[in-house]
Amino acid sequence: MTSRAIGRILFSNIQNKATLAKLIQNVRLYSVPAENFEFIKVSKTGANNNVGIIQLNRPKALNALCNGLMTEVSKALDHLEADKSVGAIIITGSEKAFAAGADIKEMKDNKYSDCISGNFLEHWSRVAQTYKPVIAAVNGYALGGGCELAMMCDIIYAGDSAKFGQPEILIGTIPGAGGTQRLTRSVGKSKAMEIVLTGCQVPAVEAEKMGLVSKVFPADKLLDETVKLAEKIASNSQLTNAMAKEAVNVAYETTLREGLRFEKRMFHGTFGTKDQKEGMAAFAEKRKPNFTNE
Ligand code: DAK
Repeated sequence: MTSRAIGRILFSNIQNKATLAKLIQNVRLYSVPAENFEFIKVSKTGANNNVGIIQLNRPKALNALCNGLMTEVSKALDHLEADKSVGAIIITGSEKAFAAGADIKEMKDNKYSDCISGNFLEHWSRVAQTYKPVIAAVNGYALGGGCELAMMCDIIYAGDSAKFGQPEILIGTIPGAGGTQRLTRSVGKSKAMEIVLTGCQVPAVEAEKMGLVSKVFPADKLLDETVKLAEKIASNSQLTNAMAKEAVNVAYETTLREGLRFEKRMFHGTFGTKDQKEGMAAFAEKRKPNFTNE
């Protein structure tokens, strides 16, 4: 139901309590997170309003990922995951920067003891724990924690202006949120070593060749193309998406033998869902499936 349709019912049926209750439920379903975020913008888009977008919005610092910004990203993910209408989530930045890394000025005076005892930056892992599919749409700089944030997402689409890199070595530290681990699994040892040990910036087209990025588009087309991808994914059963995502992620964390076993059990598990029955019945009846996420 669109917000316009909700408005129409509101004016014609306001005296009907049952309709009003349903209405309030629907409004909650379609509303974007109520909080006033300082460092991000959150919205929903797509023909069915089922794609959530988190836009990093700290332009003066090239979207440097300060503590406040990452806390807001975690909260936005909580909202978008709780919103049953959202089937896929996009994280994006600006044309100049996806994100130029964690906030160097914020962390520069930290002591080792602060890092260890305070579980320094641990909440960053929220992004990788999202069960709904998350797509990074990267234009401009994706450096350090910015590159790591993109790699925490399930798919990376890039604009032709994007530049990826792990420049931590140039400021006397090393990557701390996946830049030595996810990057190596993604592009292999030699390329990861070169990127981590030189701090170089890798242009989008090269990043695509390495397998870090799945597709590159002209910068001004990036978001539209990413929304199209997100809508396609969001049209699947959310349950099956979550199972497929979990199975692919297990490939990063286990042996082939264990991974194949896990995949087979997940596959069997899909037969316990209504959406598998609906998907296969729709195929046999030559119609489009109507998934209900059950
Ligand atoms: N932090 C803070 N401010 C930053 C920043 C950053 N990472 N990057 C840019 N800025 C700020 C600049 O200070 C400048 O602010 P003002 O001086 O105007 O106040 C403004 O953004 C514009 O930047 P520039 O003047 O430098 O702009 P340019 O176009 O000349 O250069 C640049 C763009 C992206 C090449 C350059 O800004 C740059 O090299 N930035 C730093 C890139 C970098 O070293 N990134 C890695 C940071 S370390 C962890 C989680 C995460 C991390 C670690 C652990 N755990 C979960 C444990 C991540 C660590 C990192 O990312």
